[in-house]
Amino acid sequence: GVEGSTTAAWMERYQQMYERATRHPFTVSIRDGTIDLSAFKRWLSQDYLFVREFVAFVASVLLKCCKQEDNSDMETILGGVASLSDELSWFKNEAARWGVDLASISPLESNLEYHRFLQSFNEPEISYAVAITTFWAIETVYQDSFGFCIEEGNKTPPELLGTCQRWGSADFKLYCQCLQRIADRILANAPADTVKSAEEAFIRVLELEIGFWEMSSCRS
Ligand code: HMH
Repeated sequence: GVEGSTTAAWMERYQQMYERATRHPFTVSIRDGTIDLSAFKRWLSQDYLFVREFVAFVASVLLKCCKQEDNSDMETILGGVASLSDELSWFKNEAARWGVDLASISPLESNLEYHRFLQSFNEPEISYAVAITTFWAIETVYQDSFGFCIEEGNKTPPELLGTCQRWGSADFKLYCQCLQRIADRILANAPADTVKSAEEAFIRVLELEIGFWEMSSCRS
């Protein structure tokens, strides 16, 4: 259960911001079928570049996990690294299907800002507690956003259902819940200043995710 869960308390405390990240006009427009396909293609190509950076980030979380005395979370995080290999192939296939040339894409400013945040976790001083919380938050925003697009009553265009299933599936939800349990267990045993840093990282993820949807929606 989520009782006494630090992360669940934050989701409530920052509920408004969480909703801005997970019910953003961009993903809501997927769900109601009014999505502008050029915006979708921009998101697709930018997110491919994001995921390439995300591989290094998840590897840094794995490394911090392996340095813990209790590294029982290793398999879960390693599974996350492994699934990103499949995800990169998926992006390449999807891009080809939409006629998007990934080789000619450069990251836009909000994406670069997110890259810099992810890269900051390479510092060994950043604790495992903050890193695993950040990992959980990043995955959960996508799970919740795309899960909403396949919930009852959706008018999601059929050609976008594959994308929504990727992050909105029951399996991905279970994976996010597993990450949440790990984060809550680590946070329950972490010093107060570390918990504070993890909370700040959670808020930062929400800001960066909102910025990423904004970047994807913006015309031109
Ligand atoms: C911007 N956030 C962004 N892209 C993703 N692919 C995820 C989260 C989930 O992996």
